[in-house]
Formats: sequence, C-alpha cells, structure tokens
Amino acid sequence: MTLVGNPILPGCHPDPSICRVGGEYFLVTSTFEYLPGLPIHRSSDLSRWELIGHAIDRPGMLDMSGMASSSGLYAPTLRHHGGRFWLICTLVDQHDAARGGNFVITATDPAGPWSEPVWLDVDGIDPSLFFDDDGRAWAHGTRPARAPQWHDQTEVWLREFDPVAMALIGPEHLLWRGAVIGGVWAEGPHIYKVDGRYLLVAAEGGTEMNHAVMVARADAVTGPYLGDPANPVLSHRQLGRTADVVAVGHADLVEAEDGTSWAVLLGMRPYGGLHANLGRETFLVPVVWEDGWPVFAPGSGRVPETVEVPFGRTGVADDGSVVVAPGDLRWTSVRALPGEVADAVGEEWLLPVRAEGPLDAQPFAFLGLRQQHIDVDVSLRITGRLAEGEEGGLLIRQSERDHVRLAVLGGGESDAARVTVTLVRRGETVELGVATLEGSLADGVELACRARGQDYELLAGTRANPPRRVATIDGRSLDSFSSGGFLGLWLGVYATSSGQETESVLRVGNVQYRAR
Ligand code: 6LW
Repeated sequence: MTLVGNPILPGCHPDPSICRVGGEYFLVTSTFEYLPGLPIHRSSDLSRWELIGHAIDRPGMLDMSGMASSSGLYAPTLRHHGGRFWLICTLVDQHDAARGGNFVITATDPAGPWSEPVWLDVDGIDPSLFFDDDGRAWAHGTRPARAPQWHDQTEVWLREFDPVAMALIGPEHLLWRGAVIGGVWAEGPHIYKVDGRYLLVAAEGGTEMNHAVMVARADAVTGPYLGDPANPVLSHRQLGRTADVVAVGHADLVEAEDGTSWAVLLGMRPYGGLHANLGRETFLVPVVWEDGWPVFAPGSGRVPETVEVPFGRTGVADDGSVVVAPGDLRWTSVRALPGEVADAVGEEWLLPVRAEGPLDAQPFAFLGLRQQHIDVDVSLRITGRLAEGEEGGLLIRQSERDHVRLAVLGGGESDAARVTVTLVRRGETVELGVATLEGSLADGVELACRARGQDYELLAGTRANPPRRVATIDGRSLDSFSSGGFLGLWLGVYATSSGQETESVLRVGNVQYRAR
C-alpha cells in the first residue's frame, strides 16, 4: 500500500500523459517555450516520480526562436507499443501557425535518445495515439470546429496512423464536439479499448475554472461516440473559486498490473486569492468501472488530497537535492537548451551575457528551475564583470511580459555592486527597489528569493555582508490568472547587455532550491 500525496508532480506540469510498461509508469507533461522540453518522469508506485530525461533535448530538434511565451510544446501523449515508446505532440507558434504543427517521435528507452520529429499532415493541438489490439493504430486530436456553431467550439478528429511510414492514412473521422451544448474547447482526447468498446476521454470547458473531464464510447473506433449520461465525470467547476484545487481536467488513464485503474490530470492550487503561481500541476485520481463507464474519484467526485494505491511502498516524493549542480536534469532555459546558452564547468555555470534579455521573445542567457513549492528559498551566487548598460541576476519568470528581475547592474564603482528590483507587469516596467552593496560583483554577489505564499522577498548580499532584503514582491501579479499565460513561475539566473555587443561572462554557482 502506498499513500500518494497530490499533486504527484508539483509546479508547472500540465497536460499529463501516462503509460505503463510492466511495473513501471512513465509520465510526460507540456513545457511550452522551455527546453529541454517534455520531461519524462518514471515511477513504480505512482507516488515517487523520478525525472529521467526529456524527449526534446538536442539542439536543432525544434526551432523555438521568436516564439512568444506560452507558445511551444503543448499537450503530448506518451504510449508504449511494439517495444517502443511513442510520443505525439504539437509545437505551437501563436503568431505563425505554419511554423509549428503535430509531430511524432519514438524511443526504446524513454530517458532518450528520442528520434528526430516526423511532422504529420494535420493541424490543431492535443494529438494522441491509440494502438488497437487488431494491429491498427489511430491518431486523434483537437482543432477548431470546421463549421462553428458557437465561439471556441472545437472538434476531435481521428485518422489511421501508419507506424512504419510514420504518417496519417485513410479518411478523417469527426468523433466529438463536446458533451455540453454550448460547451467549449473539447480537447485533450485519448481513446482506449475497454471490454471490446472504444472509450473517448476528453477535456472540456477550457483549461481554467470550467475545466472538466468528459467521456463517450462507441462500438467502432471511428464512432459514433455517445456521451456518458454522468458527464462531466470529473470537474471542480461547481466548487467555485475558493476550492483548494480548481481547473481540473485533461485526464489520461492507466491500468496497473493488478487491474486497478488510475487517471492523471491537471489542476491548479490557488493561494492568496484566485492565483496559482505554481501553474497547472499533475494530480492522481483513482478510477473504478461501473456499467462499463469510468467513475473518477469514486465516492467523493473530487480530486483527493491523498490517494491510497494498493501496491508499492509508502514514501515521500523526492524533491531532489537542495544544491542544484549543472548536471541536474531540472535545469531549463527558454527557447534554447541550457547547454546552448551556458557552459557547465565543475559545480558552476559560465553564462555568457547576450544582447537579448527577459523582455525578448528569443533565446536569452537564462538558466531556471520551476517553482514547485509555495514556500521556497532559491539562492545563487554570481561573479564577474559587467559593462555599463549590462545587468545580471535573479529572474522570477512568467513570460517576457510578466516577470521580476533582481539585477546587479554593470559599470559604476567596481567595489560597490548596485542592485535593482524591476517588475514587468503586462509589459509595463516598474522599478521597485535599489540597493548598493559593500563588495563587488567581481568578488561575488549572493542573490536570493524567499517565497512565502504570495510574498516574494528578494535579497542581495556579498561575502562580507549577509544577504539583506531589497524588496518584497506581491506574486499575485505574476500568475497565469493575472497574466493570461499557460504557465507557472520559474526562478533562475539571467544576464543581458540590453542590445549591446558584449563579451562579458558571469559565473553562476552555489544554486540552492530549498522547499520550506
Ligand atoms: C492544451 C489544451 C489546453 O494543449 O491548454 O485549454 C493547452 N486547454 O488542452 C496548453 O496546456
């Protein structure tokens, strides 16, 4: 028996998709503009999840330059079939649909390497794969309804997938437009075979307060699909804004070796009002079957705080070590791999300053970690020399339009580091604090963020002076309910020359992420 605490993957881990091979489970989530993309987590008890790699982890696999925040990698599906792992996903460019699209990759080891993307001839998002027991495979996904009866109505399409040619074949079938008349955003579809019939699980209502899990079933994979009279089979939409978990939906099912069924899905935990700085997280819900229909969270109909899984060991999810060395798989950058913007040297990163910065929809000098805990301390040390007009420091990032910078400024008197705090909110910049430290950047500046609920205290110090508070930010302005994005927050280190040519390099060391 294992007691599993929800969420099973805290921090920005939306659109989870899961598959099982023997006694091991593998889970993938969306990563938008962050790289490496599509983290693969492994577990043997559905409780403790280990990050084993990323499906998009080599330079040139995808081109994300110029893609606005909340573009990028959306809603992957992970399956295992014929001795291989299959991953289907969409690269979304919100400003140029022709640059993205749906692609498939495969791997024999889910930790990688994954194959180069093969692009499919279909538009829309949230693709999925279903391998039938008759040897045929089917791809399905979501796109705007062709003849919309109402705004934001979408439809689920299906085509046969040839796993050898890695291509869609045969005619297209329209399966589903949602369970509710007037409902919006039928998406995240996944098909399964249950007792000889085909079950379609799809999200509906949009990935916010009205999010829901809907199901339908058919005698043939191509339909017609009839909705479960119990729809929505899971939602927290009726609980209102004060619920502990909101925006519940986008489920994927998995059967354990013992025959029990489970769903992973996304939800948000608001705190300090309707603000969810950790973004959309992955939760686990038990599923039982009644009259051939899945019942999610039987008895309560709500995502439980803890779930008892009748196998595995009792344990606490491993949050990883406090010191985050360069080899740690948690490191990400924006629109580029960490190794493309920085060099790992021993326990430190060398971060060359770039002309681009946090305000640009481009790769920039950034190395970051998801905020996975509401109360957390993140600290780091930067060392180097910056020219006038350059800056580097700690970044709390939602997007290029919404973030906070605790920056050491270049130039000025070299033995007194100047530090500023800047808030960018919906693209508008506000200066929030200034400090001058005894000691120089050349000797090292310690920067820290102490998040306690929605208060993000920002501190700066030198070897001589212990870090002291420069400003406290209200985190409510940064979450996706405020900013409109799809993401949770990231904390990390950045540097920019604000457009100038530069040869400056920062050394980044002693990075610590400590849950409180
Ligand atoms: C995802 C879709 C969604 O592709 O949000 O509104 C998208 N719902 O299912 C990004 O996570």
